[in-house]
Amino acid sequence: MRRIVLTVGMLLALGIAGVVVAQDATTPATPANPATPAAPAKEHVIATPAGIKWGDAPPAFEKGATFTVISGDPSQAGPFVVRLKMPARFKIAPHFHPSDENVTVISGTFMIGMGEKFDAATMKSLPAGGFVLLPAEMRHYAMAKTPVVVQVHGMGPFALTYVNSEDDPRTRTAPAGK
Ligand SMILES: [Cu+2]
Repeated sequence: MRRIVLTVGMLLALGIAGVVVAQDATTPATPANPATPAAPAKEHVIATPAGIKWGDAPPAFEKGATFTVISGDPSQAGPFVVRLKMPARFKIAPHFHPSDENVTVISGTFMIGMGEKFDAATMKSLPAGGFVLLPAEMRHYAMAKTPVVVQVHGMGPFALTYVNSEDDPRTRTAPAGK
């Protein structure tokens, strides 16, 4: 674990060094202000509610939800911000993630429960402005009490693994006589 952390740190250091070298090469005449740290290599991201383009949610989710990536790429290493819009009564069966999941409720009322069994009676209600941190590997489940938009941020690569494989729309076979 420690070795992985050091390796990532070294890569980041190399990347930053590369940016500094590149800037020095392209802007030699600009006087450097020693009090100003090197500018981050990333571009800024501004999202306005009207400018967000919603698309189908990833196949890990049941049909009916829409999804947008605000910044980053949850499939790649590094920070990401995404939003998920769900109709009322939309459910996410017990599952877990490889890294921490930070959920902020943007609108509506979201319900979240801990553990491996869906139990509506023990779920907590989170109104707009509510937040929950689900640590890596912690089993949890969720439901939209009303139409809901949540924002999820964390460190990629992110993934969703269902506790029970029959809850996974990606691998579920066609319903037999249901
Ligand atoms: Cu989750």
